[in-house]
Amino acid sequence: MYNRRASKRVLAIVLAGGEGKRLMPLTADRAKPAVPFAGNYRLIDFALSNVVNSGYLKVVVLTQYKSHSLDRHVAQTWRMSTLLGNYVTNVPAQQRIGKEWYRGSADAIFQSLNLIQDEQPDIVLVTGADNIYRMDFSQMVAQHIDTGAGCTVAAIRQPKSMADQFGVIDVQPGSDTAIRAFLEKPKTVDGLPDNPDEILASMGNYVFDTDKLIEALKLDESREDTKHDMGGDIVPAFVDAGDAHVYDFKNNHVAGETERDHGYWRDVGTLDSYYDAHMELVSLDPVFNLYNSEWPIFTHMPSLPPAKFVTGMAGRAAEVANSVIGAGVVASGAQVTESVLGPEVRLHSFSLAEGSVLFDNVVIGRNATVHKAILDKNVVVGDGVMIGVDKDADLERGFFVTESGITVVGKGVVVDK
Ligand code: ADQ
Repeated sequence: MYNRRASKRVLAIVLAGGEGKRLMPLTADRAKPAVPFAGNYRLIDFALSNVVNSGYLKVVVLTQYKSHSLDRHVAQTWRMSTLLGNYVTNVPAQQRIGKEWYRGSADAIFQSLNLIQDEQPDIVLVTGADNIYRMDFSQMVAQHIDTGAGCTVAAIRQPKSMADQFGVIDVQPGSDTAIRAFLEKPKTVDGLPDNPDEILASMGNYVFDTDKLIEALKLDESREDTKHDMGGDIVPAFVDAGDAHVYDFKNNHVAGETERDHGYWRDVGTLDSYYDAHMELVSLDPVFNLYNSEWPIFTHMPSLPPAKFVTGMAGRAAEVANSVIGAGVVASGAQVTESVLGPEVRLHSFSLAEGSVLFDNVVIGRNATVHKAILDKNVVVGDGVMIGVDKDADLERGFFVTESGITVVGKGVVVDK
């Protein structure tokens, strides 16, 4: 039988130009999608792995803000054979059309229309690049084709208290999927009829009919009253035209998932939510299963030796519990609990890392303590230094301390007593 789903050509566009102001200082000199996650990965690896595992192998990554480390990571990780016409390609803002850089996520796609026109897809899948989740986009595309919508928006329930961080979706009464209203980051909003404490939030992933997307982008460019934003302007335009449907993420199933990690999705746009997602990983029974090899999260792995734990000074054994440890780590007579250690971290005798996230090459000196902290790449903590123990002292030293009391130290800082 003719399979109208399989015959569709799909181009994936990954929006990776976000500045990530709320993740400062981790985004001081890298784009948000390039922020490391879980030791080995960068945030963008989750979106790109989902796209590729869904079977979509023509992928455009739109970058802009401080994109050097992002471009390098994407080029190193996502080199694909071009034999079958497949690619993952980085497209930095290049002022193709006028003198402006990307003025918003919709303008980023508008300025890259030549790529869509070259590929001539039937369908364009647009995803963000800064969420932690597994998702089979082919199931969302299948629903998009079945409903005949011009635009389909992926959605998940979130607490109503977070409504001002999301696009909030109101579904037409009597319909399972038709969207009646879409409010981008509203200050006030009603909860869902069956649970007033929850809202239906856009995940920032969209499926479009190509012709309709191009038409909407062109119309948006011609308007004055627009921020050229996918969530703020393009999706609402489809909703106003009665042409937008919702795809409920709870209907999505990926290979190898368990009942427990089904439906896991985290927005890690703030330092606190970023930290919490790491602590979820090191908990005894994590919801998100990094070890699902049927739906792998791909990344760039440098050639490094395995992690090593050795006895340090005065016969002190290294002790590591409930932690995720990257390659090339050496812990000598140190104690590590509930922490995530990136590649090549070094811990010396009698040092302690607890409830912390250490990026690549961090060095923790003898007798030093790091507690509830995020240390960016190449931070050096001198012998006997305490970080995260006295939050006022941390602030005095110029570190960031978040609302919930997480200390964050920027890239390359050397902390001496
Ligand atoms: P936000 O994530 O706050 O909300 P935005 O900052 O536009 O929206 O980021 C969306 C994606 O676009 C990110 O991956 C970002 O890196 C990228 N991006 C932003 N500006 C860009 C530009 N100029 N060029 C290229 N890429 C750019 C969005 C939606 C909400 C939804 C949340 C879910 O707008 O409706 O609820 O995602 O997290």
